[in-house]
Amino acid sequence: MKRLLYPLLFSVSFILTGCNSLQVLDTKGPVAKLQENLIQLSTGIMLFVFITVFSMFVIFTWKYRETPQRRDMIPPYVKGNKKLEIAWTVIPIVLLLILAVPTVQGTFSLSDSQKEQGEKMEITVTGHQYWWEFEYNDQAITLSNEVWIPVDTPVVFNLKSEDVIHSFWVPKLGGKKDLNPGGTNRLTLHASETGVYEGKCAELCGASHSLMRFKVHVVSKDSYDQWINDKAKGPAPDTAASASYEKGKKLFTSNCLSCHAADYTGNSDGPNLAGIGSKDMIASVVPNNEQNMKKWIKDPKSFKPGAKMPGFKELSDKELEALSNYLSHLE
Ligand code: HEC
Ligand SMILES: [Cu+2]
Repeated sequence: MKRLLYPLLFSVSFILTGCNSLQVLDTKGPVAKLQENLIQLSTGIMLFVFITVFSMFVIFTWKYRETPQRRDMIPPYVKGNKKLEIAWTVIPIVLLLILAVPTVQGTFSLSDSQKEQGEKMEITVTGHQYWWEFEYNDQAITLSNEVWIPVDTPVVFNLKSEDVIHSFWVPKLGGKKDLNPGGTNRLTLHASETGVYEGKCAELCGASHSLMRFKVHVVSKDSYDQWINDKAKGPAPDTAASASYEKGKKLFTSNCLSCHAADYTGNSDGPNLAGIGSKDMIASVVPNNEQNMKKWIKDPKSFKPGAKMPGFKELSDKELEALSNYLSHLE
């Protein structure tokens, strides 16, 4: 028995703690809180039914088991039992009502029907294999794989896709919603605590689906206004005009600019690289340092299978270094 028990306990605890950074039960906002309460209510009802039914199953199997004395016994014939029949009809109905009322209420309150009430901020999210694009609708700012929002403000995410179906999911802030090609879905999220929250694609969308991650930075309203002002001004003027930097800039213009913009307003086939110098991850999967950046430019698929960026194997080490140096100054 023990031989079975320990692996079982181990795998259960492993599953329960496996997604440390994506906890649906550690919510940080009213949308997610409402959903968490529903999860807990339905789990509670489920446990109640499970425990009741299985205890009765075990008790009756034991109580009416075959014994030597009872071997030839034929149990009396019982026809119907009103009390029992009413009980097992009424109890499930009551349980379903307890589950249905808050679920339907919650679903309607989370739908966008009350979007007219009050100011809401809007951000357009476009899913690409395998990265995220965020556009601030009234600011002309485009970001990739990271998004900034103010605390205590409902934010409407307009969800679109450039290629296949993706799904937008920030577990601590709320449930998921699909991004479909050819249509826009709306999802309102609301963060009540500052911090950095992890998000990911929740719809199998290709080889690097599981690497399609993003970060939501929730900041105070003041720092948010400051941040918007800084970004709206555009990238800071080049301060580090070393030879290597200039060389990198030239290489960037001739090799990369066709897919990548380097100021926040640009919008093209690849992620906007403004701000890449201050990101802690490259393509949201590997730590941002010179070593990894050179490797990424040379062979992006070694980090992200199926990535839609060509590798630049023909660039020399010096050229990769210059590019990496240039990118590290895009802050
Ligand atoms: C054909 C278009 C294309 C070209 C040309 C291209 N890239 Fe990319 N690049 C992409 C795409 C698409 C991605 C997103 C890959 C992913 O995350 O799945 C990307 C991602 C990146 C990232 C990670 C961005 C982030 O937000 O973390 C960097 C850095 C980058 N490219 C640098 C370069 C450099 C430097 C060059 C030129 C030497 C270049 N790219 C040329 C399409 C391109
Ligand atoms: Cu996806």
